[in-house]
Amino acid sequence: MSKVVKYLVVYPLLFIINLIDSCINCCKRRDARYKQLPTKKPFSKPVKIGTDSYSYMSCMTDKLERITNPNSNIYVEFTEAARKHQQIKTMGVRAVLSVEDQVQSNGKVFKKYNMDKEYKWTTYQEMLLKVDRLASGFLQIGIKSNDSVIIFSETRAEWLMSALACFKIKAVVVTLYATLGIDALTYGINETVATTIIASGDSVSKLKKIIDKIPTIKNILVLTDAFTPNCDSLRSDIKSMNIYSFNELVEIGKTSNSESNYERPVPSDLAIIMYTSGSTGNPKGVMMTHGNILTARKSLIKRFGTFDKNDSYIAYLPLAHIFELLVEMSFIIEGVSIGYSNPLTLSDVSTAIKAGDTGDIKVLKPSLLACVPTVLERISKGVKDKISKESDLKKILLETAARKKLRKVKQGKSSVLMDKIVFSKLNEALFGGRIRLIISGGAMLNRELQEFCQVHFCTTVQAYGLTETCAGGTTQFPFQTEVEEVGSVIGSCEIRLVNWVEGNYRVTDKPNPRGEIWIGGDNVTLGYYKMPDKTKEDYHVIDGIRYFATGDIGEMLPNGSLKIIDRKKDLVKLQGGEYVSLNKVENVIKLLPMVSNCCVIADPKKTYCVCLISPDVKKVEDLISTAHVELELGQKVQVGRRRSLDILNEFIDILEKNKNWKDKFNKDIFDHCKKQGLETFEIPTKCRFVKEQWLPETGLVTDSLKLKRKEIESFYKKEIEILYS
Ligand SMILES: *[C@@H]1O[C@H](CO)[C@@H](O)[C@H](O)[C@H]1NC(C)=O
Ligand SMILES: *[C@@H]1O[C@H](CO)[C@@H](O)[C@H](O)[C@H]1NC(C)=O
Ligand SMILES: *[C@@H]1O[C@H](CO)[C@@H](O)[C@H](O)[C@H]1NC(C)=O
Ligand SMILES: *[C@@H]1O[C@H](CO)[C@@H](O)[C@H](O)[C@H]1NC(C)=O
Ligand SMILES: CC(=O)N[C@H]1CO[C@H](CO)[C@@H](O)[C@@H]1O
Repeated sequence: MSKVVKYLVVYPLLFIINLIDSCINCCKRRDARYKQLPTKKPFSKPVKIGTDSYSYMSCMTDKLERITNPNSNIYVEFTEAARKHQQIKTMGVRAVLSVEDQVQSNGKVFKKYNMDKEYKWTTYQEMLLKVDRLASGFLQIGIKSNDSVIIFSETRAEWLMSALACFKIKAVVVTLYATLGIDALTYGINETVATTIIASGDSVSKLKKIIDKIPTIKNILVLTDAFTPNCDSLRSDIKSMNIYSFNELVEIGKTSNSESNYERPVPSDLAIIMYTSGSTGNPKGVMMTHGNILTARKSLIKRFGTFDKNDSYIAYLPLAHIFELLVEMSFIIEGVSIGYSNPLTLSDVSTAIKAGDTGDIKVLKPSLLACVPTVLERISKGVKDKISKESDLKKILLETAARKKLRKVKQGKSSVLMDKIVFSKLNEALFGGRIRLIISGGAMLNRELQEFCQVHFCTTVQAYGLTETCAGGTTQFPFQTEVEEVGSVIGSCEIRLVNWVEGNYRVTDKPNPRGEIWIGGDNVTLGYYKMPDKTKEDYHVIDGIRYFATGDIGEMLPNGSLKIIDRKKDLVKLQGGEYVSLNKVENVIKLLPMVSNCCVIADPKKTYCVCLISPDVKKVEDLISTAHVELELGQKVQVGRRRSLDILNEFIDILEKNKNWKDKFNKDIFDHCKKQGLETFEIPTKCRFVKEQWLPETGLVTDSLKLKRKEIESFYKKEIEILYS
């Protein structure tokens, strides 16, 4: 029956839809939004060709884009936008009306929110007024130009308003994201000698624990919420500091105006110190100027075509990351309205949303979405699960339609009718039905995921940039559908590929130039706060252009798209955005007696790492001869008088085949690493013994027994694939 339907109904139907789409494409002109985008490849052009480096720039410009107005700053650009858009809605918030506890069947208690039915909006004019009052409030409580103000809060509307108020009076915003931990917060406050901290109700509880260690702090500005509706209890808990709620400070700012007591920032003035995790120990504060942010945002926004007042953006990624900060700054200046959300209430199935209630995204119905790959992974997994539960017929329909659409996507063509008939319901169920552009950043997006999003959701592009370059780097254009590449150079940047001889990457490589990626331009930040040596190591000025050496290895494709192919430093960023320092993890695993050497492999397209272990033959032999092992492995390994290596090889084979043993092996390593203080994401999920001893003559290690990672990875390609399967 289903076969008959398949051949007589589904296939012919999709065939016809596809055919109609092809006809539509024939007479369709380019999307008007993309009118200003280039059409001819290559999208990056070579500008300087040397023997040890090649430089590339955007094909959209002849010289690096810069901020030319010497009096420009972020606040001034915002006021210009506010004047232009006046009554247009800018920031939307969906209020939490009340909170209730819901006991799950397993005894766990989840907090569930009763949410407002809709978003409440602030217009540009109202927002500007609030920012101005806040700035005046800041001045009145004693904040001066050059002072540091810490923002320690999840993403919300008050975050951006507070930052803009700081920018107005040339106070420096210091950002620290919550996952950096409480020690990092103490460190950041101490290092920047901050006097004021802006924290959400939730983060204030963390602050209480370190109150004795942060003597420089005089003021706490509390962003109240449903859990902390006012500051009364805080005031009685913390007597040594002045505590204000956001609204109280706006109120203070209303009463009097101290307009003249502050300096106006210029492009070269420091705007933000953004802390990111360091490879070891303390976090590093990246210093960004007003000019950095303005140049980067201007070049970046141009890459995605034009926006209109129907566009809206849903904000939920942490603003303490450059990616979200820059995207929001760009949209707010562009007149795109921003609806605030957070991971707890984003979708219908988010933890704080009650069964049957609607998540933020479907209330807002955004047209623009910024994502990190893990979020996309989660969404697409949900969709795949749903599809797998559908009837056979529907499954066949969806899968065949997806195949046909992917072919069109690859040709850069649209599938208007197919979308309408097959995919629009999905779009509606997930995003409210208006989504048109997903920008993915923060980590590399793998092929399957990007293709899945392009087919089932909408245009999905990758962007590549770092905190140190103020998110500047490369992006794909919305009409580009290639996968596994990060697009072409943005207008304010120059990308320089530099030979890395030890890694065997050279700009003279065939077929394409390869090398370490250096990003240069006005958007390259000033360096690391109070770390002149580290700054000197990673930042370089050549011919008046400032570069940041990223440590990423890139290959420039003939059509001007950059592809990231390797990583120079031993620091790898996993799909979830966490950094794993390979060396650090290896040093911990090497403490185990059975380990003679080991190599942690962290594929940036995956969420976890794995590890290859070259065993200590003697110790393994001892292990095998213990009674405990013999019971399990029984007669299989006869220690007797055989050569150690043979025993070892047989042992490894048996270990590989025995799931219980393998699990125990992995668990022992996990427990050991945990005890040594590694974070869960740093610990290899799967480990495996290899049969070889890693000696210099094998070519797998250097003469000083340092790992040659590339060689190891290619030698054990098969084993690594198995570990990651
Ligand atoms: C802020 O710093 C600049 C440059 O270091 C200095 O010229 C200025 O006087 C400082 N302003 C205040 C209010 O300390
Ligand atoms: C703060 O920094 C100073 C040096 O600048 C250091 O001596 C002190 O121990 C630090 N305090 C804390 C609590 O980290
Ligand atoms: C905005 O959307 C409305 C209704 O969908 C449409 O009529 C209007 O043309 C759109 N405006 C712009 C500027 O695209
Ligand atoms: C660039 O070229 C590579 C190989 O030459 C190709 O796979 C890719 O699709 C091209 N990308 C663009 C943007 O044309
Ligand atoms: C806007 C901005 O910060 N521009 C800086 C870019 O870098 C050059 C030197 O590398 C500085 O002189 C500019 O001030």
